[in-house]
Amino acid sequence: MPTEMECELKSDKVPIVITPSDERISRLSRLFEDEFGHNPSFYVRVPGRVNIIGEHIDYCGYPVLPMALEQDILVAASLIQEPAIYLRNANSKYKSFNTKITTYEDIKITPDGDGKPFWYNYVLCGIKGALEHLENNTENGLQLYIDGNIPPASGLSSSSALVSAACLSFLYAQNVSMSKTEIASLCAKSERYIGTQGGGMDQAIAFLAEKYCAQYITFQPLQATSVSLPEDAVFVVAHSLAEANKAATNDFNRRVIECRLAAQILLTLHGIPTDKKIITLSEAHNKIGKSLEEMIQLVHTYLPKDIYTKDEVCTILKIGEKELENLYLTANTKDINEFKLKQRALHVYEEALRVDEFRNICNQSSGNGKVNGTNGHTTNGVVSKNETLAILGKLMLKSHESLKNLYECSHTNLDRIVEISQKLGVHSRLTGAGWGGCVVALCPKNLLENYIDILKEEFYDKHCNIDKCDAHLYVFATTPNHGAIIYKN
Ligand code: ADP
Ligand code: NG1
Repeated sequence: MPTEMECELKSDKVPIVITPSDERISRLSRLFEDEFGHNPSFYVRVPGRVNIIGEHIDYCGYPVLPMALEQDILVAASLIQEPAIYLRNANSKYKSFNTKITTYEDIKITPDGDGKPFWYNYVLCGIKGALEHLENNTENGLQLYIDGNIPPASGLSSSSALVSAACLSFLYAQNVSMSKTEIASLCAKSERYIGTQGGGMDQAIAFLAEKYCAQYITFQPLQATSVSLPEDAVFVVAHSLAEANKAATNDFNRRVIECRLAAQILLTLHGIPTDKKIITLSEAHNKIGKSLEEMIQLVHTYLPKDIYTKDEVCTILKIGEKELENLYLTANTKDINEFKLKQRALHVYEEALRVDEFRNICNQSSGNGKVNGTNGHTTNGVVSKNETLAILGKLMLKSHESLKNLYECSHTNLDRIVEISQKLGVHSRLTGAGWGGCVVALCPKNLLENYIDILKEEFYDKHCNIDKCDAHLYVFATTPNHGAIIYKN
């Protein structure tokens, strides 16, 4: 007989289970009680994620392959009969914050002095999205105490876990029931209030993750299919020690709008009328009706130049500068005058191919699906275990090279970890948005101990002056975890 927990985890709703006895939850409960004078009425736990392959393509409409981590945002919460949010954090670097909430329109998300969002703005994004969903139909508020252990600004989705935990807490407290896909889509929309135009991968895996498997996530409609990962390998996450807050610069949105412009130009030059609405590279691909390989050729044909000026883009699209800005650019990209369209579109189409190949190989090696025997890596449709890891590793490495050279979102520390890994026979790539953050490495099980040991020595000790004994905080093996959960009393 499956346990209550197992049944709940399989349901299409966010699982609600009895609060387990757990030291971290007890500590958070005590903090909550000391602050608010009563016990929390429920807890919400939302995991971080590591994306195995498929980087910077979710917002172009292409599938990605992430898995949830053990690290999470844990929230203790109670509904209050007052339209206000009382927000506390177990980490004293995140200062307390209280605010009235009247309507979602009144919740303003503003950056701090450095142009970085205040931490509580991520919570407000979640509350704003939930209030919008409720059409402002509530007089209630929340007391929230947060305890997070996902390394922040590191490409492991700490921000999405925080936004999602806040949104889920608010809705659960008001007895709103939604499916996992509905709430994931709502949280993706909510997080865009921070200013970055993410594609929804992080919120999708936060809710749809399953233990022991990665998920192949497709968008429109949002769907997740389990992918079994090779049993003889482990995914290792290694922090580059460079943090990059995505909402503090326009690097992320710049890539988003370069992809939008590339899609618009591909369609226009292919003679397909556009109604000037934003289209993604995958929508352009669908409308043109060619294969991904043919789309790569079309990019070379229609977007041959390394740099396109704003004027050139306007001329090709037959629109004025103001119209271009209003139609396709975001508030923080309006002043950009030069765009790299060929490079970004090539990365996206090639990465989309790599995701499909990666998934096919995983499915084949677990005996779980059809083989795409056209990739030249298979013999009679059968791939040996060693070959499997070699092919998957190469795909990860190619992904990293493309992110470094075509997408220009790597960092010297990330490149160094990838190089050290490669010398040890371990293939890796940057994961998440990049410009810092983490590397994910596909490490054969028999190399694991040695690999982590050498990274501690070569990267953390020699390169970053971190004592080998403390380096376990930055490099760790992962296993896929389940998605968001609610603990009731
Ligand atoms: P990530 O790749 O981790 O999602 P982002 O740059 O998008 O990185 O968001 C990181 C921001 O999220 C942090 O600067 C902080 O404001 C917020 N954040 C992350 N973890 C926590 C936490 N435990 N408590 C409060 N805020 C957090
Ligand atoms: P991280 O690294 O967690 O900020 C961001 C986007 C994802 C995706 C990746 C790149 C958000 C919330 N997340 O993730 O949607 O585009 O970059 O693959 O914007």
